Amino acid sequence: MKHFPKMSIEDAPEDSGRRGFLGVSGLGLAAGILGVGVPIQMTSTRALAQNGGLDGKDGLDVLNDRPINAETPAHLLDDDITPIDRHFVRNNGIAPAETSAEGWTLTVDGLVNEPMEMSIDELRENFEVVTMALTLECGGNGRAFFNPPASGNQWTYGAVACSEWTGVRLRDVLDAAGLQDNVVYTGHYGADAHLSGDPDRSPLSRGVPIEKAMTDNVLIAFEMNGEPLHPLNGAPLRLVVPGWPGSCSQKWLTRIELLDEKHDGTKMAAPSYSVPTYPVAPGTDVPLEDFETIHAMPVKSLITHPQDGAEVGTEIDVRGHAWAGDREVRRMEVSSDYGESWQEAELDDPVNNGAWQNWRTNVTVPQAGYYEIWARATDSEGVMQPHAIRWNPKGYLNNSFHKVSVQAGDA
Ligand SMILES: Nc1nc2c(c(=O)[nH]1)N[C@H]1C(S)=C(S)[C@@H](COP(=O)(O)O)O[C@H]1N2
Ligand SMILES: [Mo]
Repeated sequence: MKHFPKMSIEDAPEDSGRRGFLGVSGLGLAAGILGVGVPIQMTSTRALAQNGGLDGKDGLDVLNDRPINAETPAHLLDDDITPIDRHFVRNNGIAPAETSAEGWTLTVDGLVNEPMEMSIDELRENFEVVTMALTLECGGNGRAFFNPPASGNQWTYGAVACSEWTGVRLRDVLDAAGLQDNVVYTGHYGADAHLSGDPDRSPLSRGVPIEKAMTDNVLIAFEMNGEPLHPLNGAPLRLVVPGWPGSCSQKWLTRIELLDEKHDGTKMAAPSYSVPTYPVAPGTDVPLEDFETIHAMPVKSLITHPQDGAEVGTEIDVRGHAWAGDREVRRMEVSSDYGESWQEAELDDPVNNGAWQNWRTNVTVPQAGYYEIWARATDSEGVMQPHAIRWNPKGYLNNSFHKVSVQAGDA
């Protein structure tokens, strides 16, 4: 591990984020205008398949091919631990072509006593290597259901996953670097390129308050499910910051900067990953100064079985996952009568802090026919998922109930 002389923030390489890039891609905007219920896969699935863009992924729905964004249908998220080929992909820019661990380095600098530059082998050798199941959810998961529509990728349910990540704790690395007393925030940098091709612009550079960075389930990961990271999920090195918007989990991680003020990297400023500080009517044009950055994600759940539209018997196995940002899920309930009555599901503890919780129950419907199965989770502070979407301009934090429809036969 190379320790190098102190570098002040002023000396740090110039990053476009400091100029406050707030652009919305044309495609994202178009998808937003098309809205819910219109197929937005268009030709991009074919285009991607032709250029090998989604190699090693299976069954994902492509929302955008430049940058690549693909989500996982809910019924393909049935596993307790999400297989690599079913982990969603959310790119803001162009993934680096070279993602080999060989020669990759991570720089830790800014307000630390010992700035460091380490290879991935040095990370493994110098710090305790841990494996944890950690939930990653995009802040915009569920955006497709906003009315009026919000611009951006029209995620439905599947921008969430819980894989097993192996790496070292960010906290251990920051302890070794020695945080100076005035550190309040991290800044994360990755090796992906801006869509414009301008090498001085960054597609994404987010950070978190230092308290969150020092949580013992925040990892600098080099493996998922016991294998090297998938190139689209940040190979060879990424952050995994469970419970917070997925954007905090920088992929293709090259540098972590320690700061005495909130990071000002790309997509740190409102309205990116931000919501109004007060409730607003759908469609409101909210002034930028009235936004605040999203921290922990809210309580949410997913029905992974039965599949939406399935034909079932009158006794139905219902199961899925639930998660609650920095909290735990305490209760899981299911309804098959539009919320008239709810039955409690069996709910597992998380396998570790930051993992989603698996739940299951058996629902008996009174006769053959059409039913909707609704699921709702309640967190450790007693906060339950809402019936409806709390509308916000950029379409974040949709944690309303997941509902699947089934046709029950007499079987
Ligand atoms: N370098 C970099 N890191 C990134 C992104 C990105 O575009 N570039 N996207 C972020 C967002 S918005 C999300 S939701 C997660 C998605 O992780 P995944 O693609 O592995 O599912 O990565 C985050 N890390
Ligand atoms: Mo995201």
